[in-house]
Amino acid sequence: MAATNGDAPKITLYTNHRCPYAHRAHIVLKELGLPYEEVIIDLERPRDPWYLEVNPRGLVPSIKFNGEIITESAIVSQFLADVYPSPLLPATGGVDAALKRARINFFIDTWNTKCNSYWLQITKKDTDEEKEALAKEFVGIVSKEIEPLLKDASPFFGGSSKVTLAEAITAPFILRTYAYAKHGILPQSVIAGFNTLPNFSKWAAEVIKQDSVTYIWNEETTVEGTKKRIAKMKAQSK
Ligand SMILES: N[C@@H](CCC(=O)N[C@@H](CS)C(=O)NCC(=O)O)C(=O)O
Repeated sequence: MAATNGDAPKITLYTNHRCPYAHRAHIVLKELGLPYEEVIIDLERPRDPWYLEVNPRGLVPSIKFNGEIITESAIVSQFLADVYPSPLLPATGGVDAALKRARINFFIDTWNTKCNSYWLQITKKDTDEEKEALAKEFVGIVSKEIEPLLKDASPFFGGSSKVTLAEAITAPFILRTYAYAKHGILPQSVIAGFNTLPNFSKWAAEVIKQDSVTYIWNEETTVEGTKKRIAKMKAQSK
């Protein structure tokens, strides 16, 4: 492939800056220092037929890499990290690299399967009591599942001084969790609870201030958009 022969790849990222999944691809591209062209997809209206040809599921993100389409944020991120070995992810080959990749993938899997759905579940609850109860459960799960995996973070996963794929995949959700608690979408008790987790809170504070994580982030528009989406979801469920 041309990219591995030293030629600059031609990358188009189909994205929307409010989407946490697309955010993953932005982080990876920035960490790898890869130039890319951006095409913003308006998610407020039905997808144009041309975009359904790019991604028949109609979702963002998608990338076009030297003419090849790749979809699904985790797959896009892993693909780019595999083409360009970097501190994000060691290249395959040998047990040490395989082990590091396995550890990173386990962290990502743990966040995705055990923790990531809580924020949405909490916002769907009607009463403060229900929200607080679920917030407590969320903090409990992060404490049980994630806190031990960050014991050697320094400041990033596995003792890495640079952002790894573990951060690139989870950062959009960590960032939103803190922002949503700050703006009343989630209970403040989530952050108070996180603050009792030394490994997680130290790690998260580093993650959410990285340039690669913040360069497309617009807290105001994301928070407003999320509030509208929650209101619409609640109205539809009545
Ligand atoms: N599993 C997908 C999820 C992507 C996703 O849900 N993207 C949302 C925006 S955050 C989307 O494109 N929604 C368009 C729609 O539902 O119409 C991924 O990881 O890429």
